Amino acid sequence: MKLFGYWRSSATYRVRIALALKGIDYEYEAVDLLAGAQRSDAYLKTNPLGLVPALEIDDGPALVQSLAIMEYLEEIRPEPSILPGGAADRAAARAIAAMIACEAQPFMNIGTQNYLKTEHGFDDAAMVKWLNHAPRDTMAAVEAMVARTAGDFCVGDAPSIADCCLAPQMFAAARFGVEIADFKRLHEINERCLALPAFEKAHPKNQPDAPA
Ligand SMILES: N[C@@H](CCC(=O)N[C@@H](CS)C(=O)NCC(=O)O)C(=O)O
Repeated sequence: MKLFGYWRSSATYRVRIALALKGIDYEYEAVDLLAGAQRSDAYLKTNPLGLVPALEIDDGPALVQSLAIMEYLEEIRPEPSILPGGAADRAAARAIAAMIACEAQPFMNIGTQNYLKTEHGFDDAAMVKWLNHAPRDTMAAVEAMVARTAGDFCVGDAPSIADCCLAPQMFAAARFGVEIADFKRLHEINERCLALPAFEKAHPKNQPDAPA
């Protein structure tokens, strides 16, 4: 397998965590988002959306969308599972993952931010205000969700697809100035995640394309 990604892309980071939790080896090809490599003709053949991550597999076209990729990994390598045992808990884990991937992160994406800067004149202050609107509200909802579902991790006592999304979201929120200090449960869970070797291996700072 080959993962196309970018060191501090939160969506790529999700997939790296899932790969590491499952102990799956892979090649890595960096797509330099700052240089616009995601929009090159070559990369658009891999992911027509021009976003990372994408996962090249042996028996078909590259997989795209981090949530779909993680579900694929779960199907081909069920153990250790990144989905909780019961149907309701699995739905909760998928819901938290979707809240982060579909409701929060798209508002923070580099493409969205660049559009707001160039087309709508957002300066740094306006951008921080924007990021503390929809993305922060969604994270507040995730904080409320985990009050109902968490043990040591977002849902129960084992890391799941929800935690694969939470740790990168906390990383991105801190990077972009989203006010997350109040989210005590999310911080506690994130600390437990970051203490696991799989999360450490997947961390942006440990990627080959991270600056020295
Ligand atoms: N829903 C997608 C989101 C992917 C995404 O937004 N990737 C960002 C990096 S985190 C990206 O490639 N941005 C490049 C751009 O906007 O041009 C997924 O979960 O895979």
